[in-house]
Amino acid sequence: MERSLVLIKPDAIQRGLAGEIISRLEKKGLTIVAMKMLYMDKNLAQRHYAIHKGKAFFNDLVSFITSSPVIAIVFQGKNAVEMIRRMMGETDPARAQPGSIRGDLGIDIGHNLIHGSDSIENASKEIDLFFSKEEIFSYDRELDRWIY
Ligand code: DAT
Ligand code: MG
Repeated sequence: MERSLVLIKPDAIQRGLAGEIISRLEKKGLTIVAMKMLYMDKNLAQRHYAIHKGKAFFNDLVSFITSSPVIAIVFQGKNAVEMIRRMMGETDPARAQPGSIRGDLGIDIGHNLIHGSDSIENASKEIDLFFSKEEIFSYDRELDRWIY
């Protein structure tokens, strides 16, 4: 069973799209096992996006993600990492497939509504940045008996 870190980014909350985005992932059968609203400080933002350090957009990315609260969620499910990436769509909303979250709702590459871990390994690191072990829930859903 995989876990992935999702961030509902500041633009999604500003635009009133948090519920819509969470709902799409939840309706697909993914289980919410942790969730919190927080301000990402500069330190957390730089650690979370460490791989992009030095790129032209890095400073704008850090200022944007720290500009207003985000909602951090751990979703769990079969192939959760890849499933969420496909449901998000490509990074640039202008290129993202219709039907995807960014394809349907995204406006701009720098304001693309949602973060989702890009590998199982990064998911584990990212989850550790945002959540303690005690904040991640383990519970049974009847549904999971026939999905998995
Ligand atoms: P993703 O969020 O699809 O994993 P990424 O990891 O390549 O994309 O980049 C992280 C974020 O940085 C992305 O969601 C938006 C921003 N970003 C990426 N490429 C950009 C660019 N060319 N111009 C502006 N912002 C960019
Ligand atoms: Mg990424």
